[in-house]
Amino acid sequence: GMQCEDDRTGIGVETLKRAFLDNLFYVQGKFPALATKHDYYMALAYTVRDRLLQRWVNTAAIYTQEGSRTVAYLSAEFLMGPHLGNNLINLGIYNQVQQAMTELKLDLKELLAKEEEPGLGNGGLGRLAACYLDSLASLEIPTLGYGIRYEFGIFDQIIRNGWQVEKTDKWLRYGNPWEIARPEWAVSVKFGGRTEAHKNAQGRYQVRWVPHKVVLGIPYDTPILGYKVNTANTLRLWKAEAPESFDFEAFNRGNYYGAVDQKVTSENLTKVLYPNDETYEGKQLRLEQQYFFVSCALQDMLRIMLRQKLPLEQFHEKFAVQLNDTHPAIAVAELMRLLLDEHEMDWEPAWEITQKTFGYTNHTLLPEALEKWSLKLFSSLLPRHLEIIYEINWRFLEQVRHKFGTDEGRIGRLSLIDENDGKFVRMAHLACVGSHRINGVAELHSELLKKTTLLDFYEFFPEKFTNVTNGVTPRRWIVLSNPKLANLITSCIGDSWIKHLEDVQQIETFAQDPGFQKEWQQIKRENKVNVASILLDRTGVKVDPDSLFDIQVKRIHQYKRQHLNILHAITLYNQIKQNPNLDITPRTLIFAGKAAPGYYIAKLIIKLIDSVADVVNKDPDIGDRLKVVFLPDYNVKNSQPIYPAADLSEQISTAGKEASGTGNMKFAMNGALTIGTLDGANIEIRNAVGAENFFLFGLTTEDVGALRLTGYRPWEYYEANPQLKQAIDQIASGYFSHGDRRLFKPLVDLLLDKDPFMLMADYQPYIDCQQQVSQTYRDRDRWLQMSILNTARMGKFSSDRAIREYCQQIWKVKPVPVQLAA
Ligand code: 26Y
Repeated sequence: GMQCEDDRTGIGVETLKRAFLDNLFYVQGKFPALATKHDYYMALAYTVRDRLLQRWVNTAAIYTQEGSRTVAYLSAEFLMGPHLGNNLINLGIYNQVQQAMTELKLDLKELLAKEEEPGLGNGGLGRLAACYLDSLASLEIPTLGYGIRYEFGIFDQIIRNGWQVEKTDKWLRYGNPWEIARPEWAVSVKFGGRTEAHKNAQGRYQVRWVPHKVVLGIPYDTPILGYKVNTANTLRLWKAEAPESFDFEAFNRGNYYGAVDQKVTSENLTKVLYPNDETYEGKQLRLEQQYFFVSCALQDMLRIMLRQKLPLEQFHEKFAVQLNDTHPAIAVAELMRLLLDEHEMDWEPAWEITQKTFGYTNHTLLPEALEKWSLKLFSSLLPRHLEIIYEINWRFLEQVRHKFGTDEGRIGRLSLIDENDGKFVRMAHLACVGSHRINGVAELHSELLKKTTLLDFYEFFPEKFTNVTNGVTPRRWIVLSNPKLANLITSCIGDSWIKHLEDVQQIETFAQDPGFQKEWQQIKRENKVNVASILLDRTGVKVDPDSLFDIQVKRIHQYKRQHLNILHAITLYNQIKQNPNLDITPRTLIFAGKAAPGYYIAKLIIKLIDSVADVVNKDPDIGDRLKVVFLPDYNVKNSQPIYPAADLSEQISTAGKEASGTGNMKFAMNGALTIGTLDGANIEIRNAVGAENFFLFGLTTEDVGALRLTGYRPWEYYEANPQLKQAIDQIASGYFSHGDRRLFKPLVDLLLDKDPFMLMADYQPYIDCQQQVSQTYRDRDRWLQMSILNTARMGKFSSDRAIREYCQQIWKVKPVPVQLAA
């Protein structure tokens, strides 16, 4: 019977209830009458953690015993989202736990809402790392995720008077039940100072680094459970602390405050995530963060090798290390330093090991996102690494000369040191020479890398270049976010699709089945009703669940063109005003996303969205035909109800600018149709779902390049197009800003003068395409069929497929199944 189940591992409803009440008592120190919702959340989190621990310890035991080849995913960001719901899904105990809570008169949904998400990332790149950890565990691949345990993650966004205001994200305030500190595996990381030569025991000259300061790295481990497998991998995040051994009081004798100050300074290192994405700033603390976590990670891998008694010559056989963009690229020089200086290896074998160890994923072509560090900063912080980089560069450029002769232009373009305007270390170049594979994140992006940003590297090492199109995990993005849709699919075709998303194709046979269509429509409507109530609750705006939900959620950026979407909103508004009886398809435009705190134009775009919303939503002539809403504080938790409620997904970046996009995938999987440009993974999504099931508009990457070359004159589009002119004139004249003409002037001037992202050229094609969308939406059967076919054909965009490709093309790793000890 159930009463025989162990309280820490059993999954029967009675056992779960008993274990939950036990944790409430012994972990939270509460009995039900005094317990808060948060106490209940904690008790449930510990109950679930107990069930993870059995798998986690077994997984570690098997990896140690087998000495398994392991993926080390190095990322400055991991945007994990709430753990509880995902762990319930992956453990396969969601329903039992829901029943257990109901029987205890608690609501699981309310408890899930209590979790503060670890927002340790900005957007796409950090969330991709999280989806990849889920797939790696689900595919039973031995993996360590290495990153930074920021005390404050991405800021919380509030909207005050239409402007973004940033609030500190205190995610650790009430404790984190998912992590375990491992102070016994702390490592020291050096900074600054100088290098000197010394003779080793064999009389050979070695370099010694005499640092200016030392910081301790403390690992905090979180289990990452795969879907319905016993594999529980580890996300290991590092926190900086002052080393006990360093006697600050002696150092600062008689100055107690000075001594404490030194400790505070060390701990500042991992205080806060930099909230910029895609715009690099040469901040010393950021370089310190990058080097800190990379050094911790590599030292940790060396410790694991020594514990398993593996010779360091096998480093690249034991570990496949992936660099998530250039943020961890200093790893190339750090591994060389560890092998050369700390383990006294010769240059040639150390370099061979290094190149075989690393793979580099590029996530952007935007020049402003490419990291480069001034030699002044770099040499003051990492003097030994600069020496090593010079040596790598010297040897590399020799090979370039050997292959291409003395072509000084080419050599200057390939050099690891940029000497064009001041001197800088180019991190993408370090990553390219130090890796055996370089990949982009969608087919177009990988092609453009070879043709533009990394052209010279492609000509030198063509064999290194490959593509792995991004993917997202169907566990979080369908099963957890859209349970009703998941149940409908499973009731028709079984549940194999959750692990093998290609199987979801089987629902195609139901695309025209009226009964299935009806259920599909009902689920979408219920999901829209849910979002309508969230919008009312958070913004006070009432929206009609029967209107077309047209959604753009992502970081705010000029290249993503939220302002093009707003030009469409203004155009619809004007059309209704001009013809008050106009029979248009009612729409609700939903926006959400954070702007980097220092990105003025992005913040002004938020203000514009809010200002247009204010005018549109209050105008009695408009009624229910058009609503515009900005939902504040977009994050993983807030996004989960959004994708399932969308009719239309806005993926409207200027062609050639969005490396891949991953929100585009989450929407289409949940049955939204896409309006999009030929950019990033949109192209592959369109190929998969069929051109007839995708709303395409706008310039191609080639068109964009050609138009730039022949001279782009945005004001000509404005002057020639009365609708466009009216919309721009309204923004400029204060129509949306209570007569204030100055407010949006910077944005208007940018659009009419340079328009770097070509909104003016894409405006009319976008408006025409939106007209097609409105027409199609009126044909409910046709729309439903298109919606079903979108979900059915998204199999390729599971992160499981992406991870299988990384395993085959880049990492050469195989699954290591985990059995639970009987
Ligand atoms: C250098 C620093 C300021 C920086 C910090 C964060 C630079 C870039 C980033 C983040 C970039 C990012 O999120 N890129 C996105 O990666 C996704 C996953 O590959 C892509 O889908 C998306 O197109 C790309 O913009």
